[in-house]
Amino acid sequence: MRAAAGLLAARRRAMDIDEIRIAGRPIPADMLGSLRVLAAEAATPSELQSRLAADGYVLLRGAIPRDDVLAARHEVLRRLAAVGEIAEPSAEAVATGTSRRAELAPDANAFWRDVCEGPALRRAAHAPALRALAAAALGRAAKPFDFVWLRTMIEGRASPLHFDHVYMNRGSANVLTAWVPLGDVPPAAGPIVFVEGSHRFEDVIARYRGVDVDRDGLPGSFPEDAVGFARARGCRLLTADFRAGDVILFGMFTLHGSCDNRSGNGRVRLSCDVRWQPADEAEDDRWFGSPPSGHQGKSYGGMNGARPLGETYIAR
Ligand SMILES: O=C(O)CCC(=O)C(=O)O
Repeated sequence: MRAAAGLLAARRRAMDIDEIRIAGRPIPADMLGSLRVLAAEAATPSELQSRLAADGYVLLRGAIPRDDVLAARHEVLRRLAAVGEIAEPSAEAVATGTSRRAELAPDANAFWRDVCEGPALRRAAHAPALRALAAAALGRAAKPFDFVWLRTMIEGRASPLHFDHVYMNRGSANVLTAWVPLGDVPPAAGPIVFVEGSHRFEDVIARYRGVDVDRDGLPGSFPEDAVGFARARGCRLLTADFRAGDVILFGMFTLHGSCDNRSGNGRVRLSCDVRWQPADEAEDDRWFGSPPSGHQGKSYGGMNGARPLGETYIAR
């Protein structure tokens, strides 16, 4: 763990000292930590479960085939390049700052569904290795939600802090999120970030337990500034230098968001969140089906990604 923390610190020193930010606010060095990695050979069901219980998350390196992840990345980038949002060569993932989506793909829901259900993305998101990992972590056969949350984060953008519970609590209580970077995502490119120990913040969790963003019409995201909140709780913000093939699993009550994408070269950060639950437990019907109905029946059209890259961002 110390070596990983050292690496993160060294990377920070080598670049702009305050490059790792959340909502524009630099994370002070003493508040930035590295996510603990579980070595592949140690990823037994009992170790996965005890790490989830102890840390609220478990990070595995190279858990799914890197080539499949990169194929998914290129598939998404090619679709965005075809509507003029990613410059050629699309593999560089550089946003053009313009879009022809309205003209070339006027049905926003259909377009985004097509991208999110692209064959290469499905292959990576529902990889047999990920199913096996989810089953081991859950201790029984696992199935994925049909809905896959694809994130296309342009520079300057981030996801605000939230618990996943409020978005997907109508079925099984044993849902796990797998966050899958679609490409290498160094800290400056805005990877996922966790509030250390937040799965044990019972007072905060009590405010969100049972809340359903669609039924209650409440914002799911956390109103407080991440750095200020972590400082007040005396904990750190944890992230990592992610590589394509890595997976981080976490529970519905682990507070997380993302660092700002500060790539510095116009590059978009790509990732997807894939949810897994015990195969024999009740489903939250918003996220299953063909197509899944999604928030307020908007299906894929309710996602930020359904709007042209760079349009106003709504926390979701
Ligand atoms: O990738 C992001 O920006 C946020 C991911 C997230 O919120 C999740 O995996 O639940």
